[in-house]
Amino acid sequence: PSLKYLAQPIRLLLEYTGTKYEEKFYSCGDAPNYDKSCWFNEKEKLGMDFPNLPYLEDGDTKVVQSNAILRYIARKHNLCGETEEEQMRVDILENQAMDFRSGFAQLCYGDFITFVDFIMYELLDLHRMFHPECLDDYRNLRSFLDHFESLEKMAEYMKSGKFMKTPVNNKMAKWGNKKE
Ligand SMILES: N[C@@H](CCC(=O)N[C@@H](CS)C(=O)NCC(=O)O)C(=O)O
Repeated sequence: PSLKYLAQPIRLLLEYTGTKYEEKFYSCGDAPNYDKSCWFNEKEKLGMDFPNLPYLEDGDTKVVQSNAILRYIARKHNLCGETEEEQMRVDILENQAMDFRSGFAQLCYGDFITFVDFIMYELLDLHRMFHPECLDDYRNLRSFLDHFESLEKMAEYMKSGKFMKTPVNNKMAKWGNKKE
């Protein structure tokens, strides 16, 4: 399938400026290898200095870097700001927006777990054992617990004989003091 990502602001600008264009999509294969050969087989043959996706071909002109592509189109339609002040503000926003986008991409593609997740998982799981309905109104917390339990290493450990579900507390505790 095609996806929006970096090319979408370019599509929007092309549409807004009434520019005719043809799209070419490169789709990677499915998990786990996400085969990218359809792009890599062509990448070095496109005759570009820094081949990348997205790219724009306009006659013999080939442009890469999404912001350079946007600027290329915007210049033709006087959409880069007019005064020195406007252009400077446009440049700042262009780069600020890229930082904003990078943060979002990290969020979407990132795979992060820190030691506090281990503390929170254990603590929330104890509350769930104490009062099974306590997370019913908190979908985000339930999905956090599900996600944690589905991590390969955690799932394996929890299935194994090594995993200790109970007792939670010491013998003198009022709750959680028994091996079940
Ligand atoms: N700074 C570049 C980033 C381009 C980029 O990272 N493209 C990704 C797709 S979103 C890619 O797969 N490029 C192909 C490659 O690196 O060969 C831009 O804004 O266009």
